[in-house]
Amino acid sequence: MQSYSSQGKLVRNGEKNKLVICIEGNIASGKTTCLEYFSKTSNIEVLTEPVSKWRNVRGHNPLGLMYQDPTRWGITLQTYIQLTMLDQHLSTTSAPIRMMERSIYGAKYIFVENLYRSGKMPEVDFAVLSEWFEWITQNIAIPVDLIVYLQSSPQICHERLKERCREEEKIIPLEYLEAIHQLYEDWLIKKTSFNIPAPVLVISADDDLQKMIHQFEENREKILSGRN
Ligand code: DCP
Repeated sequence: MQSYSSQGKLVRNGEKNKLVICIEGNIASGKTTCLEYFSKTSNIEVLTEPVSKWRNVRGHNPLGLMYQDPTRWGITLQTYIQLTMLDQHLSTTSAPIRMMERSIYGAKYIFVENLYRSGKMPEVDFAVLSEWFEWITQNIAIPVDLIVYLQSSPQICHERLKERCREEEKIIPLEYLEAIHQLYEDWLIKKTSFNIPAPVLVISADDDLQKMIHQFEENREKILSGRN
């Protein structure tokens, strides 16, 4: 069932009392490892990022196209990402806790912003995407209770990217990861850029897999209670 909140935003009633945790961080910062770790916990629904959709929408690959020609295809990919993120935020769950990879906020404040600031997204494309984003966030309640920021160095992410060899990402230079890192730091650490929709828990994410899992174990109670 749907209704309107006191701010006049559309809300899904059944979702009101659920805890929503978003995992944010650079490309290859270990978000998937984090989600896999928590997916083994009962009472949590884990929603992984729909990268497979971004690589195949009705036979097209907007992720690959964006890396080949960001000026032409950036808006195509980011419009679709905004839709798929909104779909995830609004999907109903039976579990009391929902954990998501990234959020509609990170998509706009980090990736769209980066395309625009680096001169790769035309101003008109940025304006249209921004209008869409503002309409969505002003009219639809998108509650987030905790942001877990996997803070990693761009160099380490670059090494991991090279190892995992995702076809579309082979051309990503270190500078791209540095720019994404800087935007994340300004947003979630320095708090100098955009509105932060929830408290932030920072986890250092440069370590190897075993140590990362240990960190998730150590922060488990905090994360599951939605505290930073
Ligand atoms: N991407 C993008 N714009 C967004 C979100 C993601 O261009 N708004 C791109 C960056 C990557 C791909 O989509 O090339 C997948 O992104 P993620 O970093 O979110 O997913 P990973 O699988 O790399 O995360 P991790 O390795 O941390 O699990």
